[in-house]
Amino acid sequence: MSEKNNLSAIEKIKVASDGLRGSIKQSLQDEITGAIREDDKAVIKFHGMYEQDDRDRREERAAKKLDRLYTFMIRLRLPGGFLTADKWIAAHNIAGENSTGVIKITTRQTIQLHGLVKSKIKPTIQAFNEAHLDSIATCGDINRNVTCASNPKMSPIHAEVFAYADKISELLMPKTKAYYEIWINDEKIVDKKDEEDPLYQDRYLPRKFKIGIAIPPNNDSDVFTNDIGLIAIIENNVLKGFNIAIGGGLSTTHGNPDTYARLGTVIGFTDTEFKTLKAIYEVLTVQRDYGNRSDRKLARLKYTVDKYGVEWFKEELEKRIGFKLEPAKPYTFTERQDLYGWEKSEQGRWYYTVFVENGRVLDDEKFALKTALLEVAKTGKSNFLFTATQNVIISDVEEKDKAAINKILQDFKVIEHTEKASAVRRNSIACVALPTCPLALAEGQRYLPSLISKIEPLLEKHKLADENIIVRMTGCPNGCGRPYAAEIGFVGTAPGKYNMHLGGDNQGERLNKTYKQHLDEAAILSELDGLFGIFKKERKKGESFGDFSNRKWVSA
Ligand code: SRM
Ligand code: SF4
Repeated sequence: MSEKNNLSAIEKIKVASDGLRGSIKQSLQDEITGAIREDDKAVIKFHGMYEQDDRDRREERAAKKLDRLYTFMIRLRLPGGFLTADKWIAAHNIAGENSTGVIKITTRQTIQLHGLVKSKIKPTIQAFNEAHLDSIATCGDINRNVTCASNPKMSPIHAEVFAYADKISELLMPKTKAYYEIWINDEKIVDKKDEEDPLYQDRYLPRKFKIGIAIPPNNDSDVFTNDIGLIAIIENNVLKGFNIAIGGGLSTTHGNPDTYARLGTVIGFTDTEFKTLKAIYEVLTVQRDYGNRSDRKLARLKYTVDKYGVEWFKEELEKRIGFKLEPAKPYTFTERQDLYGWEKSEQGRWYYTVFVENGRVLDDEKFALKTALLEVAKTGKSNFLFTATQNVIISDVEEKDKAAINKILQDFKVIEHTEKASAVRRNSIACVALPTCPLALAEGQRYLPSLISKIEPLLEKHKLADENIIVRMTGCPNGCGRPYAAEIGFVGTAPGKYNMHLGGDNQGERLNKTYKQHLDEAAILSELDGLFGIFKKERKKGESFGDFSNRKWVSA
């Protein structure tokens, strides 16, 4: 069994938290500080929040002997990234009143609000609750937001596959009512029996847990980077079941060779809903019982799988589920891109994928995206779907309403913005990083757009402007923008410095490797200029930049 002695501090906090209550109520009442108590910082994550501070203002405030400017980030639970128009309007209004106003679409198909001061958390959660939205279990050592292939154009039975995101999310919700008690109605749960939690017990999982679903041939949900990846097997428009991959996860730590990124390993196939859900549930119980609870750097499922071996894991899982997994079915991924612009589903509904640079929905002097999306929502003629590449799809538009929605998109230049963006820009992701992320070593979303503006002329110079090269940047090696699954990955090492990774493939089935370390912008651009030149001259017909880099520079 897992390390029983030497439990990490967080393990003790979870067990002592009284069903994830901790002393959050007292922390909220404490008016002397904008922060919450130390232990509550871990507990509050299970309710979908992080305490942060404005890192841009640390020095200035320290000079004035002021406390850090503490604020909170809230992340919603939106399985598969689906939101109705009414809920988008609610999120828009709540963001305007209580947070920085920017709505951040994340790499796991949900939205975050930043900059809430402590007194605004409760009203914010209550407002979300009124809109039938919650942030339960979007952070913490628990199953997180379940991702799913986003665009219904991907399959005639997309809806059937998509429904699994909700079912899995519900199945793996914690049983504690602490969220409602603390944030919504103040009612004490009298009978704690209602809260008994056979899955999470009182210790929850050793670490965060992520599940994603993909519909081949498009791997837009980056399915192999999840702890559990489900690959929908569809034959003649019938969902036959899912291949199950386990042990994906990306985070590494600079200088710690025991940490590594890993893609999930396919261990078998399940052909019914009952079997699929049972298998998922029991993967979590194996991880709960065998995952490392003393070293959080080595606590993700990927390390449990590698420590005990894939075959052992499968046997243990089969013991718990009471049936054998069938052999995995064949599947092929050929792409990972969002389908920008208008697409029509088999059911005759229209979907417009809007390019949202790094997932930041706001109005600025050039482009009023936030207002545009509000206007679309106000028509009541569409829903919203977020993609795992931080974009939004205006979804479920009927033929008769398409022209009206299109006019709004045109008037607000959303179409121009989406269609004029270069291939490299549209395929880029950056994580949040500074100023809110406490772990950032370098910039992410605030810097990548300007770097892309300098990469674009290099691609044009080498006549590669139409290449769908996937570029991803993160401000530290935790991998929130999945840089290790990119064709070109930039991983922050220090302010203005990045490791450059090369050799990932276009469809997300091969990780990249570190090519050069600690590069500044000039070095990055000079490297890329050289690499693009060689690629243009020596590539095989149809070879992608990632495949070429892997052959030429990474595996050579
Ligand atoms: Fe992440 C921690 C942002 C997707 C791996 N991530 C954080 C925190 C909460 C920093 C912290 O712990 O205090 C960041 C908050 C920044 C901020 O100010 O908002 C943060 N992660 C994000 C988001 C918002 C990035 C984005 O720009 O979209 C993504 C939110 C996803 C969501 O909606 O749930 C986000 N994080 C990811 C992904 C990608 C994915 O899941 O597809 C990864 C890599 C995949 C994986 O988990 O292996 C990822 N985040 C991490 C890790 C490393 C976990 C580990 O295994 O060690 C941390 C640090 C930690 O947990 O200790 C982290
Ligand atoms: Fe923060 Fe690092 Fe995640 Fe970027 S990758 S959001 S810097 S934890």
